[in-house]
Amino acid sequence: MTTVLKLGGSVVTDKSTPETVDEDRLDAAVAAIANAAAEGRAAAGGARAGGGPSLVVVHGGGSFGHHNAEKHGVSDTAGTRDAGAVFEIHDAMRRLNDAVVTRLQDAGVPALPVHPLSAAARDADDGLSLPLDSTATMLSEGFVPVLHGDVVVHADAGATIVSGDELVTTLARGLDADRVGLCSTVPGVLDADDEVIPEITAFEDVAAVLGGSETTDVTGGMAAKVRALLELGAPAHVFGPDALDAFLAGDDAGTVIRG
Ligand code: IP8
Repeated sequence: MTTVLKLGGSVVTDKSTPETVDEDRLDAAVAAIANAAAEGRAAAGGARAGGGPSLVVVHGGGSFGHHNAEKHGVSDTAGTRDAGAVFEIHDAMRRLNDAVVTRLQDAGVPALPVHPLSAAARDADDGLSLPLDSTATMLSEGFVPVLHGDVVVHADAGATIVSGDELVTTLARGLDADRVGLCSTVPGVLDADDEVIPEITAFEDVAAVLGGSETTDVTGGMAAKVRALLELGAPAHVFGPDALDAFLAGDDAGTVIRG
């Protein structure tokens, strides 16, 4: 059983203050992961060589990385060949990753960092390649790989941003994950009355609420996310921090997206 869990930038950082970890939220998420590990459930450290449940964690940037990227005009499509700028963006994300990995280790979770800049590349058509030998071996040896949104080299563009969401879908496919969880500060995909939609099995069913593809940033972001998750072979759960325990216990949490 392989689970890919994304902790959104809003869960691990205080987005209102640059480069600030949200201690309370991060501690709560770490405690949920550590509890699941201790009980040998879907999460951390349950795996040992030869099988068992395993967990990959991905985190977003929140108040880390984004402002550095903006300062240098770097996005997922706009690149830079300024090595100093690439290092500055990566270094911010690496420091956040250090904080997440350290807290997980302090809670007894055998977490290890995986930095996309050192392994991933985009081709000239924007396709992402992320070799997963190291991550897969970490899992089979009982470790918990912790990846993060990052800056990655990009053919004909220098280097561009890869988001945590894109890493989640790439990891879920490449590792043949059984479950995917996206934990952010919203409790799920919301309908027009701000109620959580329990299950989505086809984009047409929610297009009116999510606004299709021609939308504002916020709903466009969720529309694109839902589309990508519907294409995965594994069920994906979109939920808030309060539902992390339930997700890690194997229960349905927030909105379940099954393509
Ligand atoms: O917060 C951003 O990752 P995201 C990574 O998942 C950056 O979009 C800005 C380097």
